[in-house]
Amino acid sequence: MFEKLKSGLSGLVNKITTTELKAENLRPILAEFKINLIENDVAVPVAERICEEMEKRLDGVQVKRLEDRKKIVRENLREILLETMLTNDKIDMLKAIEEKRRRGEPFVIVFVGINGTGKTTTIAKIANFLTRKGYSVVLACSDTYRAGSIEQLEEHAKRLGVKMVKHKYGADPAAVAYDTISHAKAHGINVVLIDTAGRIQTNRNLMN
Ligand SMILES: Nc1nc2c(ncn2[C@@H]2O[C@H](COP(=O)(O)OP(=O)(O)OP(=O)(O)O)[C@@H](O)[C@H]2O)c(=O)[nH]1
Ligand SMILES: [Mg+2]
Repeated sequence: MFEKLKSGLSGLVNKITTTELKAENLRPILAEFKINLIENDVAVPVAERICEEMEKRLDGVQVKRLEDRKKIVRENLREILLETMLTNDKIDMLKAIEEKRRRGEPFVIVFVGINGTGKTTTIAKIANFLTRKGYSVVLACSDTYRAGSIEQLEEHAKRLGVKMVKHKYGADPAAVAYDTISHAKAHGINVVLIDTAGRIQTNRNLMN
């Protein structure tokens, strides 16, 4: 899925590594890279920001050896990508769960994201993490759409020894979530993890 983007990134590193780090040399390479990003579904403002930031950071940097230059280019690109993807809105999940628990309510997390990016696997990992911390967890299979999704989550639930609430394929995902939250409230379960079908954030209907 990200193969083209990956080859674009390594291509950029290789090209820059063999040029002198001056704005006028960097600009055409970065312009080409920007097109590559946009062709691979990176939003235009994001692609622009990455390229501007690369130019700003690399322009005029003095390096002695070719190998050092490669390292500098790669490190800067890595930092810029991380800065682009991370947000400043961090939440302390355990603290939030604890607050909810004190009020006698379950903490609910809905997992949404593009198909195949690891929602279901992450749910299993988080359920494992939380049960080891002593919290009770229930899973909701609100992915009633993709073939095999119920069996997949069910297998995780079985291995983890936690309950999973499911309906049939094609059922209303919100109804599954509702039933699971009701179950958690009735049984004093601390955390509800809701699995959903993969979707693109631009698909408003599915997101809502
Ligand atoms: N290497 C690696 N693979 C992962 C990771 N998380 C998930 N996968 C794999 O990625 C594939 C998809 O993972 P899922 O958890 O099913 O992804 P999903 O977002 O629930 O997929 P959909 O429900 O189809 O939208 C599986 O083959 C997982 O084993 C991870 O952290 N690292
Ligand atoms: Mg899934």
